[in-house]
Amino acid sequence: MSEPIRVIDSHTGGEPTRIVISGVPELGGGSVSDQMQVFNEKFDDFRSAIVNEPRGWDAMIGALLVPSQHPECNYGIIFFNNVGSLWMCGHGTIGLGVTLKYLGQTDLGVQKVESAVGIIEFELLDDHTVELTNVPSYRYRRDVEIDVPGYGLVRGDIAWGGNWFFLIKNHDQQLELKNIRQLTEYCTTVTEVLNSNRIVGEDGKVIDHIELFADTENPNADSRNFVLCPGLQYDRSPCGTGTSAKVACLMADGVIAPGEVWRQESIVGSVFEASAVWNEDGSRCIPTVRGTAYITADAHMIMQDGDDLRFGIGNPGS
Ligand code: PYC
Repeated sequence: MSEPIRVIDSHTGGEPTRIVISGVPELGGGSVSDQMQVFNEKFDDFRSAIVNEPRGWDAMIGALLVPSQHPECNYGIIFFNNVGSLWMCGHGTIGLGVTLKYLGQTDLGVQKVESAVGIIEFELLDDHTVELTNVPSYRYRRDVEIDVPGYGLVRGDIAWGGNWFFLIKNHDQQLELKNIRQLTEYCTTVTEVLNSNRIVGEDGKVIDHIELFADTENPNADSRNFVLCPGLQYDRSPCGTGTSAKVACLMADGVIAPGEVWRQESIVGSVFEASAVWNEDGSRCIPTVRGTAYITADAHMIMQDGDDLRFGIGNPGS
């Protein structure tokens, strides 16, 4: 049996995060992006063991704290989900802030952390509220038209918020929890059309998050969303990187001014407050996303010899 692996679980607006506290694999140093590549190539069984059934479930997002060589960062972070690693994760960063508080690291101030796609900052504002300053975000293409089988012509914006998003305002879907199956099918079909037409982000990366918007009756929110993530699970939170992509589009359209707050509600009713400012040359905006998280478990993962499913169901290493 391997050494037990301590994890702290939290949820940010309903979306779970599992931060690995002990037993983090040795990834050989270098940038977080380099370490993520080693993680992908050599430790996929570890990823699957942490987030997939029987210890986790498909919506679980895992995170590893790793060394950083960046002069301004004390550490780096690698996020992962049920099918692979993630470039960035906003709700997970909010979960990290609350996890560090739970572990007794109370006087943190502003923390700078190296992610696989750049430096992020976060600050714990009270026991459960965290403000994240995300990587520079922007809209790459506006009103991209695609023909989606069974649904017809669909238009969306392609934007970067730490992950690539296809953001759709005009659609015939009802953003209600009871419609999760239909919403998942719709977004999955959109993903397939983007992939088969090789419609990708500016850097050639796959657009692996689809985000739908609708009006909301919640007086504390400006809009409701539904976000489908790469492992075909929907984000229970408003999605930190998705909200960053959204405010980048709103800034580009002049719908919000620098510093003006946009309140994004998720499909389960949780809300992130976001705003943005332009960078020096006005080509990118720097989003700030504020949300709350709560601890749900402090546990040890155990992998016993002889357990054929110790690396998770569906993992080739098991
Ligand atoms: O909050 O950025 C986010 C996120 C990405 C995938 C799930 N949550």
